[in-house]
Amino acid sequence: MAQDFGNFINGEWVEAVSGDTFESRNPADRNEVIGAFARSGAADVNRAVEAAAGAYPEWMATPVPERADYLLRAGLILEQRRDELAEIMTREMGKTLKESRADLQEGIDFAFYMAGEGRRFFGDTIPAELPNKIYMTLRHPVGVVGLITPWNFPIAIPLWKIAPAVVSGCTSVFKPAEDTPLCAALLVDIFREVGLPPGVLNLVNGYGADAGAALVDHPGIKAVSFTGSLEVGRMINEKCASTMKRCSLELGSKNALIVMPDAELDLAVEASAWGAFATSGQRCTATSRLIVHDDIRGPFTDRLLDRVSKMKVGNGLDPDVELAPVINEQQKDRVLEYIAVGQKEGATLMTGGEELTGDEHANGYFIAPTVFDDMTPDMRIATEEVFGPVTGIMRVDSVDEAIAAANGVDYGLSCAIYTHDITNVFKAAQQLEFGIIYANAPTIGAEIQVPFGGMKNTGNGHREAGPQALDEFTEWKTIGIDYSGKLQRAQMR
Ligand code: UN1
Repeated sequence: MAQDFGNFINGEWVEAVSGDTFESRNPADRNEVIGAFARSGAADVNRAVEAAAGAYPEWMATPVPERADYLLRAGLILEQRRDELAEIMTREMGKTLKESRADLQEGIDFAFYMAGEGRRFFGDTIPAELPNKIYMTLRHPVGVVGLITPWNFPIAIPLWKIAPAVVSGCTSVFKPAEDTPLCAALLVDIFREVGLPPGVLNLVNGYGADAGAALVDHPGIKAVSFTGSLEVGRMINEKCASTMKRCSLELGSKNALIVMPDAELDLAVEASAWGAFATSGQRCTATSRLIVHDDIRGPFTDRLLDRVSKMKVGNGLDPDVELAPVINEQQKDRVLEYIAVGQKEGATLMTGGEELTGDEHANGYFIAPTVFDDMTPDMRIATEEVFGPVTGIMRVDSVDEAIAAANGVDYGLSCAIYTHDITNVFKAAQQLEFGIIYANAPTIGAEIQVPFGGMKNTGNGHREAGPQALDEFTEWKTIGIDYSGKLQRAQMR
C-alpha cells in the first residue's frame, strides 16, 4: 500500500530537482514502507517560493469568503475520508486509530471554523477626535509564508497553519516533518482536488537541515510559522530576527497536573494516565509532571500504577492498544536516555522504564509506560521535555506550593488542577504561568475554537487556533478618512 509523492509546486506534483527521495516507514513495524518522497533542498524551496510569490497578488485580492470556501470544501472531503486517512496516519505516525481519527477531526473542525471566519474577517470602526473624520482597521495578509510542522499531529497542526493562511490571503510553502510526509501529501492533494488556485499552497518535503533551513533563509518568505522543539525554534527565531521576518513559534513544554486532597481521585488518576500516555506522551500538552498533595499521594500512586498496569502496548491498529510506539529510533533512544537520567538523579522508578522487544514488539519502537515517584523540582526529568511515555510524581503540601512547583520550569503551555475548591481553582487561574489552564480536565485535548499557545520558552507570544489564529498571518492597517473638506490637524487643541 506504499504511495510515493513528489513536491507540490504551482499546482503540480513534481520530483525534487536533485531527483533524490527518502522513505517513510511504519514505527510499529519498520519493515513496512509507507512511501518514497521528494528529498528537497534549496533549489526546490526556491521554486516553491517563486510559485507562491507569483500567486500572491491575485490571491490577496480574492474576496475573503471566496478564499474561505476552499476550506469548507477541503473539510468536507476530509470528513468523507476520515477513517481511511486515519488508518494511513496510524501506519505512518504510529498513534492509535482512535487518536488518528481525533487528529483528523481536529483538522476538519478547524477547517470548518476558519471557513466561517471568512465571513467574519472583522476590523473595527473607531471615532476620530476631529469632526467629519473616521477610522477603520483592516487586516492585510503578511505575504508569502513558510509553514513548518511536526509529526505528532500530521493533519491537525498543518491545518492550524494552512487554514488561517488561506483565509488571510497569504500564499504558502509548507514543509512537514520528515516522519509524516504521506499525511502531508494527501492533505495537500485534497486542496488540489477542491481547486485551490496553483501556487497558493505549495508542499516541499524533506529534512529540516536542508529544506527547512532553506525555507527560513529564503528572502521571499515574509513570515515563518513553526511548531517543534525549543532547540530548532531558537535557531529559527535567531535567523528571523536578523532578517526582520515575523515568526511564530509553538515549542516544547513541561506540563503539570496538580492533584489536591479534595479531588475526585479516580477522575484525577484517569486524567493523569490519559494526559501522560495518550499519543505515547508525544504531545506538547502531555502531562509529564504529576504534582500531588502528600495527603493523597499514597492512594493516588497505587491507583495510577494499577491503571497503567492495564495498558496494552502495541500496534495502534489493534483496538485494544492504549500505548502505541514512539515515532522513530532516535526518539526511542532519547526517551530511554531520559529514563536512565531520572534513575541516576534519584527518582524512584515505579513501573516501566524499558523498551519492549518481545515478538509483537520486535519490529517497532515500543517503550513501556513509565512512572517515577519522588521526582524533585531540580531534576532534569522534572524540567526538560522528554516527549515520550514518561511521567513523574512530585510531592507538595499545599496549593501554593503546588502552583510554585508547576511554575518552576522554563516552559508554560498547559496545566491542570484537580480540586473542588473554588478558591484553589481561581488561585490557579490567576497565578499559573501557562497559556492553557484546566480545572478538572486533563492537560491534553484543547479545542480548536480557543487560543492555543504558551508562556515562557513554549513560544514567542503568538496563539494558534481560535480567532487569534488570524493574527499570525495578517497585519493590521489603520485607515483614516477625513470628509470635512479641509486640513484638520490632530492634537492641535
Ligand atoms: C501538540 O501536541 O502540539 O491539546 C498539539 C491537545 C491537542 C493538540 C496538541 N488538541 O492535546
